[in-house]
Amino acid sequence: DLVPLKRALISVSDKTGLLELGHALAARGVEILSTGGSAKALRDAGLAVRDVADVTGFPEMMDGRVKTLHPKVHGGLLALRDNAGHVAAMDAHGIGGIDLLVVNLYPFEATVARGAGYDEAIENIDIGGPAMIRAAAKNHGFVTTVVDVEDYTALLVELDENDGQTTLGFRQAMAQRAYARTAAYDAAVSLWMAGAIGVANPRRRAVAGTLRQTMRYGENPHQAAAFYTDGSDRPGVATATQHQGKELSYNNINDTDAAFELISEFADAKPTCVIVKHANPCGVAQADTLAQAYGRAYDCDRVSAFGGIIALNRPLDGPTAEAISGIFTEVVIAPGADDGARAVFAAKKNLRLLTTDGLADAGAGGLVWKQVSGGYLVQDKDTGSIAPDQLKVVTKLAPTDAQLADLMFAWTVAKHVKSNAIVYVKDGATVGVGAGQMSRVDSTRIAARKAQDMAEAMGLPAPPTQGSVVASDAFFPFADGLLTAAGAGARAVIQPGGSMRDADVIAAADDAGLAMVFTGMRHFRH
Ligand code: 93A
Repeated sequence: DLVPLKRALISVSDKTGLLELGHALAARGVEILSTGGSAKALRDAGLAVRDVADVTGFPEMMDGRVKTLHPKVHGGLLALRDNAGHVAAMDAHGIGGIDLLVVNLYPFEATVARGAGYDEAIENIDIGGPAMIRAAAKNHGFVTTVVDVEDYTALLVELDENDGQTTLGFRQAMAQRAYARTAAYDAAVSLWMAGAIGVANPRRRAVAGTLRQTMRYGENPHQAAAFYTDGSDRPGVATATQHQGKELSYNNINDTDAAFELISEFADAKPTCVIVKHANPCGVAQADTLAQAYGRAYDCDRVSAFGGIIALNRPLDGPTAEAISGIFTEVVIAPGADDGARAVFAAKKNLRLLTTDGLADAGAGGLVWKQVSGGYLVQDKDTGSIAPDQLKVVTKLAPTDAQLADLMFAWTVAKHVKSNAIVYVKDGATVGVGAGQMSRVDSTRIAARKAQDMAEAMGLPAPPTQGSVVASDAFFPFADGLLTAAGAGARAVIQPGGSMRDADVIAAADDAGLAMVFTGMRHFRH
C-alpha cells in the first residue's frame, strides 16, 4: 500500500510554508501543478511549476470561480490506478494522475469573522477547493490530501521515512482530516447564512467549529479534550484576551463561560460580581464599588468561593484585585483591567486574568446543544426575561419596592443555577444558593443551611436569610419548599407558578405572611 509521489497539485490561499514545501517536493523530484496565485509564488521563488490552466487547456475564468473544476484535474484525482477501465480512460483523455493534493480553502471563516459584507462573504465560499479535497480524500487508496499548513512537516517526514512514498495509514489519516475540514467549512457557511438571512429555527442550522486549543485533559485527567470556536466575535471566554496564568483547562472554560453568561445579565447594573464553582454561582452581589461587590459575593459562601471563577461587570480595578488576592482564585474575567489591577495580579502568577471587549448581549439568541447517546439535542438559548411590571402578585401581601428589586435579582441569578435552583437574596446579594438537587425542597434546605453556616462562621447574630427574598426556577409543586424558605426567614417569593396545587401554595404563603409573585416563565437549566 505504498504509493510513490510523482505529481502534486498545490492550490492554497494561505501561502504560509508554501515555498518551503515547494522546495522540499521539488528536491524529491515531484512535479508541481498549481493555480494562479500559488503558481506565481512558487515560480517567483525559482521553482519549476506547471499551471493548471496549461493542463486543462482552459484559462482561469469568472474571477477565478472556475479554475480547477475540470475532468483533467478531477480525473487525475479520482482515477483508480489499479482499475483497467480507469487507466484506459486516463490514456484516452490525456489525464495524468495526481498523487498529492495540497489545498487550503478561501478564508471564509476569517472573512465573516472580520465582519465582511454579504457579497464579499459569498465570493469567499470556495467551490473548487472542497471539490478537489473531497475527490482526493475519497481516492486515498492512491492520493494524499493535505488541507492544513500544520501537516506539511508530517508529509515530508512521511516521504523521508518511506523513500518518497506514502503509506495507506498516512493517506487515511489525512483523508479523515480533509473531510473534517470540508464539513466544518460548509457548516460555517450555513451558520453564517442563517445569521445573515435570519434563520432562527434550530432544525435548520448546522454545527461548525474551528479547533482553538487542545487540552492536557478534559473534565477528568483520563479524558482527552479540545476547545473549538464557532467564529463568533461575541464577548466571552472564546474571544477573551488572557493576560497571565496557565492555559485554561476544560473545567476553567466551562466555569468561566457560566460566570460570564451570568454577569452579562448585569450589563447596565451597578457594580456586580459573580463567583462560580462547578458551573454554579456560589455568590453574586451588587454594591457601590466593585471591591465591595466582590466582598459581598464572597460572604455568600466563603467555603465554595475558594478556587472559584470570578466575573465582573466593570473593568477590574486595583482595590478589587487586592480583595480577590486574599484567597486562591482560578480565573478572573472582566471587561478590562486597569494598570493598578494588573500590578496587583502580577504577583499572582497562577491566577488567569481574562479581559473581554465588553459584556455579551444577554438577550441575543443562539443555540445550545447537548450530546446524548446517538445524537444531539439542539435548542434555542434561554434568553427569556421578564420585566417587573409583568409579575403577577398572587398573595394578599405585595412585595415592597426593595423586595421587588431583590426578587428580580434573585430570579436572574436562579436562571443561571442548575435545577432545582433556589436562590435567597438580601439587599442585592445572594445569601444562599441551592443548586442541582433532585427535589426542590432539598435545594431550599441546602441554600438555607449554607446561610446558617456562614452566619456561624462570621459570628452573625442571625442567618442572612432572615428578612430575605427567595427565587425558585420552577414552580413549587407542594407547599413544603415554600414553607422551608419561610422558616429560613424569607419574606417574599418569586416563582413561575403553574402548579396543579398553586392554590395550596398561595394559601400557605398567605398564612405565613409572605408576598409572592408569579413570572409565568420557567428557567430550568441542566
Ligand atoms: O473559486 S473557486 O471555488 N474555483 C475553483 O475552481 C478553484 N480551484 C481552487 N476556488 C478554487 N480554488 C481555490 O483557490 C483553492 O481552494 C485555494 O484556496 C485558492 C488558491 O488560489 P491561488 O492559487 O490562485 O491563490
